[in-house]
Amino acid sequence: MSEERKVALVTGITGQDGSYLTELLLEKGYTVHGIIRRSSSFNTGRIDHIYKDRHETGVKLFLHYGDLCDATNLITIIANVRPTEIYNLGAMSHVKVSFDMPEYTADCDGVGVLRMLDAIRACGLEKEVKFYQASTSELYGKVREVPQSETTPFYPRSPYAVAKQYAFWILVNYREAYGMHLTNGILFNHESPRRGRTFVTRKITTAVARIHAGIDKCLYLGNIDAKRDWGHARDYVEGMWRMLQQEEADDYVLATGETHTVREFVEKAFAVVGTTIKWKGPTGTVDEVGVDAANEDNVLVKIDPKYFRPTEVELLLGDPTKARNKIGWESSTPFDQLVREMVEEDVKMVTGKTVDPEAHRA
Ligand code: NDP
Ligand code: GDR
Repeated sequence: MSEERKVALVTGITGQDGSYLTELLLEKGYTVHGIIRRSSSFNTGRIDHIYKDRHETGVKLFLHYGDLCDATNLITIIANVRPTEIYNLGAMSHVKVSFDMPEYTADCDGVGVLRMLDAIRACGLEKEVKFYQASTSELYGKVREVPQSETTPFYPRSPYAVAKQYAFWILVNYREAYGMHLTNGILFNHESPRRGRTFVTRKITTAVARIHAGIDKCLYLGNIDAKRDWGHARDYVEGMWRMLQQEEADDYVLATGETHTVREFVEKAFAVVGTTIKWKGPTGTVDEVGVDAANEDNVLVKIDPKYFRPTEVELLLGDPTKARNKIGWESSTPFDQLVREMVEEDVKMVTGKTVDPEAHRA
């Protein structure tokens, strides 16, 4: 019976990945159920375009109020929906914020995963459900090996990464103990025009669009020498789905196999609107600034130490060989194209040509 039904339950459906994954699953003929949090303001901007259609076209998308910190609620939803696949994307996903809210982060990102797994067992679905866990390259933390693969040891460097490490291992343990189909996707950073504005890529592309439009003057950043392996979220949700189509559950890295500094992202993003950044002052210090090469009095980038992290992940570079060989997945969006798409979409939003998905919607 489970082979015939295609019913997905997605936590974190209102986030960047949740919205792309929902589009993909609906295209593939799934009925999609999503868990959303009650909020005093609208938080469904990234999926409104799909949900609105539902009333006219009968799109098979259903939303349920819930929270990864509420076990009874998770059991009730899973018992009612009886999903065949679960994608656990919900999390307090901001690394810097996890230093301010370590206990909540542990509860949501660590224990929350245990709640999901035990809810599946409480509903007697442990032999029927395939489960995807949003694991992360942050697990690698302090550089011990480059590039990082499924066999690289973990050394988490934030409360977020420590919570995600608990989640990673409880999944492995339940897979071995109960024979459940549980998969960790160890995903390196992936971005898009739907990325939250407090993550560095979208913060940069929003600022570039606003500075270009004359609304803002300067972009304030933290560690611009950090290196990340950045891909496109649309490519990565395809990888999540592919992982759950495998007969045997396993853990996979998804990455591009390329790394770039935040500094390079800034340069490329300004170049999209025709501005060349020149760096001045002592490199890698709070006194370094990025100026407009055509008018060096015009300071466009400054360093604000408030964005530094107590412990930083300096270098991420993934090795996606296993995913390529076993599930036929490859990142298909080159770095320059990702930066260009994000800047161009932000320019359209700033100039009112498109609607900001994070804005209030009735
Ligand atoms: P987002 O921050 O965009 O989305 C997070 C989602 O989780 C939102 O829907 C949010 O709801 C929801 N959420 C937060 N807290 C809870 C809670 N207590 N109960 C239920 N839902 C909750 O993240 P992304 O889409 O970028 O990432 C998806 C997942 O993948 C996350 O788990 C993240 O940690 C992980 N990840 C992301 C990577 C990336 O580069 N994007 C890389 C590797 C892993 P609301 O909208 O109400 O805030
Ligand atoms: P990250 O993403 O921590 O890798 O986690 P983020 O975009 O927040 O930071 C990337 C790097 O940029 C540096 N940085 C800044 N970061 C932010 N947010 N704001 C700034 O002003 C700034 N200046 C410099 C950071 O120090 C860091 O080195 C993301 C999240 O999506 C996680 O949920 C996910 O698990 C990992 O990616 C893989």
